[in-house]
Amino acid sequence: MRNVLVNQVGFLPSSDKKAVMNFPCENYKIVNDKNETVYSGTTLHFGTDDISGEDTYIADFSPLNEPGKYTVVVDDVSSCNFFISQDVYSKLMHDVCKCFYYLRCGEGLDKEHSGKYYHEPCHLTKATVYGEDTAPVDVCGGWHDAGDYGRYSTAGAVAVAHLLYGVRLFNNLLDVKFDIPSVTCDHGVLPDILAETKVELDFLMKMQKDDGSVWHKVTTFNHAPFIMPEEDKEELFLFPASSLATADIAAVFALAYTVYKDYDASYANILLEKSFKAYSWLEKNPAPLLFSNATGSNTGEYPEPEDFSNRFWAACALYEATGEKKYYADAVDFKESLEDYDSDNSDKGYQGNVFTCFGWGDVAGLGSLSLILKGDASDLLTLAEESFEEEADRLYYISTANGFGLPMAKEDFIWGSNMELLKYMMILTVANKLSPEEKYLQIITAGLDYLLGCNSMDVSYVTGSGEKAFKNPHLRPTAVDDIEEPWPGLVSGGPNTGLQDEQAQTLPKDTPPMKCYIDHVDCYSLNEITIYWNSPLVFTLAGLLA
Ligand code: G3I
Ligand code: 9MR
Ligand code: ZN
Repeated sequence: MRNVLVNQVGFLPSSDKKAVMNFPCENYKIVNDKNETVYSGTTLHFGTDDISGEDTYIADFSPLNEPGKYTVVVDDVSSCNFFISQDVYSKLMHDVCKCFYYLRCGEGLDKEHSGKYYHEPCHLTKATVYGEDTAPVDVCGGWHDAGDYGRYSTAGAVAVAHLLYGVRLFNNLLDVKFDIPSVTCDHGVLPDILAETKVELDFLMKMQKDDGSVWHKVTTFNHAPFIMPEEDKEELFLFPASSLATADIAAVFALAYTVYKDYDASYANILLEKSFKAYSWLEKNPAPLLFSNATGSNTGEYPEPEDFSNRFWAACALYEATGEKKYYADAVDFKESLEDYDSDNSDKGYQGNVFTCFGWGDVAGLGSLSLILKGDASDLLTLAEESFEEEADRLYYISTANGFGLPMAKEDFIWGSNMELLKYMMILTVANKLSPEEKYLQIITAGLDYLLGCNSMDVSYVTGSGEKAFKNPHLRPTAVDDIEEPWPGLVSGGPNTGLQDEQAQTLPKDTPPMKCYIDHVDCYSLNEITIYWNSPLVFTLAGLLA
């Protein structure tokens, strides 16, 4: 198939602009919506790379900065339409934020704000504490994790953290309005983004046990069939506490304290108290308390092989929130444990510098962000800053090896590859904030181009954004609600060479990484959505628009 691949949403006037062709070609032109040629040029032959398997040619039309609607035309092939404008990403930002609202569980949605995507209150029953003979617990609320109806503490904490670090670093996020019910605070109403993160924070508070530890997750015993959330009436279970969840909650509550203290002092103080309580439990329980699924149970596991990165994040976040030296000293200890673990384990689940990791499991990068926000000269601050710089340079090097300018190696095309990319875009965003460089911005732009259509699938991986946006997420409500279009603003997990579901296995075994994708509702390993695949896009867009 001959394609002219382009970001189907478009570009900021000042940013780099390119299209990628997967067929030999010499000239290209940019045509506006009156069919006038407004720009033309010659292509650059890049060659073949091992992530797309394609022999690519590039059209660079960066100088075109006149706002408008355009297509790229190469010989007899045209690209999708795209726009150039200063507010080209406004709808995208709105939509990506709004999805958190649609994912609300419990009494969450109202018809005025969710319209045709409304669902009845769900998962209201108290949850049984698995394996214990104690009274059921009310853990109502929060966000559904993903295409399933589970609610998982570590995943929730990380998604909230992406959003709140976004707020701390780029306060333009406080101005994003996405039409959700308003929540009052000390000085009026909370900015939408903080009203939305409060929903998940309130839920995470309920996940904390009296002793300070935090249940790893609340789910039914097995994933629900494809039904609306309110029809999922199976018994809810709280599965055992983990030090992973406890540390992540200590961290995210300390972070949230630093944000909410300016809006709602008493709420912020509750968050800080609960963070202390979780941290005290961690101090009394220094041995890792990891997590694996109960025998026979099949819902998300979110397993992690160590808890050093989580404890490091907690110590850094509490140090930033309180200034107390004891947390700094703890962070130094966890940093050393993490370095030892990192050097002893070549098969760890990430590439690159561990102190820049922003995933649902490896969270030391979030600790680094707290150190950067604290800003006090220290060895750990130097480590944080140098780590982002070193990692950004590694990503730059990788981005030169493919025609798409992507910071992605073939090992990155795992389950949720779009999050691997988005985590890299977050790192580059941080590096660009620390010391602005044109090349960092170029890779962030290339990443966004890829997500929005400049990829070998010629698909936009965000619903509702782009002419060929994916339409069939593995998402229970969308699959059964009889509404043609899915909620706009959902980020797909994206191509995954692991092909870990039956439908994905219909792809030929030698499919290149970038093409290991099908827009099919059954493909949970290629086409699911989750809160923590949307949240890094919010962070990255906030950085880009700052
Ligand atoms: O860590 C290894 C790495 O060493 C190896 O090189 C690489 C390639 O095989 O795999 C890495 O492990 C991957 C792991 O995520 C860590 O990134 C696994 O292959 C991959 O299967 C695993 O995928 C996770 C998936 O659950 C299955 O456990 C996704 O990251 C995670 O986002 C996803 O989360 C699910 C929840 O369980 C349930 N709710 C929906 C959600 C999204 O699909
Ligand atoms: O729908 C589930 C999805 O949300 C999860 O990410 C995935 C892995 O935990 O599991 C999906 O559920 C599938 C189950 O694991 C196996 N039978 C088919 C289910 C999807 O219809
Ligand atoms: Zn629910």
